[in-house]
Amino acid sequence: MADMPEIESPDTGRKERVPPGQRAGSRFPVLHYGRTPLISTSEWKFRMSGLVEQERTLDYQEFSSLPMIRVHADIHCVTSWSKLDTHWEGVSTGALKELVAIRPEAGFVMVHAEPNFTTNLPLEDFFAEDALFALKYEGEPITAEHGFPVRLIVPRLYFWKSAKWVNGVEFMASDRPGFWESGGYHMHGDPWTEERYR
Ligand SMILES: Nc1nc2c(c(=O)[nH]1)N[C@H]1C(S)=C(S)[C@@H](COP(=O)(O)O)O[C@H]1N2
Ligand SMILES: [Mo]
Repeated sequence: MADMPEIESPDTGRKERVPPGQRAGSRFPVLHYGRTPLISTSEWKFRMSGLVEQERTLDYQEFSSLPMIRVHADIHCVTSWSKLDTHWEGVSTGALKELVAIRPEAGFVMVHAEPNFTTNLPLEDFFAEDALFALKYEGEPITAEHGFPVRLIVPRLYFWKSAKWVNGVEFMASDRPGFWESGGYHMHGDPWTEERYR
């Protein structure tokens, strides 16, 4: 698609691309808790809930018909590997604002994913211009182990916030820890200030 907007993640413009305590490499490890869920697009659903005027659920057909963007970004896993120059295609997180009316008191989002995974983010980071629900990685559908059919990508935070097998977002007034955050990972997770654990 020639008219797909190309978004440059702001951090790719830094002179020093690798955050403190990280090592950049070409590896793309698979890291998650539990089994790798095998999700068929005919069963996949995406639910928007919490502080919205009206809850809404989209199926894969509807979700994949939304306008797509392409993002060039670096990713940083808290276990210290980074991977520069990754490319993702999918639905901008900002596109959700056209689908549901988010109440003004919402300041955070809980991202829900398989299998029983959650992660919390401030809306400011969630709605960053380079954040998206990715359907493709390097031009190909995301593989099962990397989050098929849809995963969140939030380049400006450590990679655990980028939930694989995402199936919903819940808008919240105040912050609440998700899965790894309950186990001691940082509530925010900025790699540049090493918000790793708490
Ligand atoms: N659903 C789900 N998403 C998840 C996780 C998880 O356990 N479950 N782990 C996170 C962590 S800790 C990391 S580092 C990245 C790893 O993504 P990758 O396997 O594509 O490298 O996924 C994140 N997303
Ligand atoms: Mo991680």
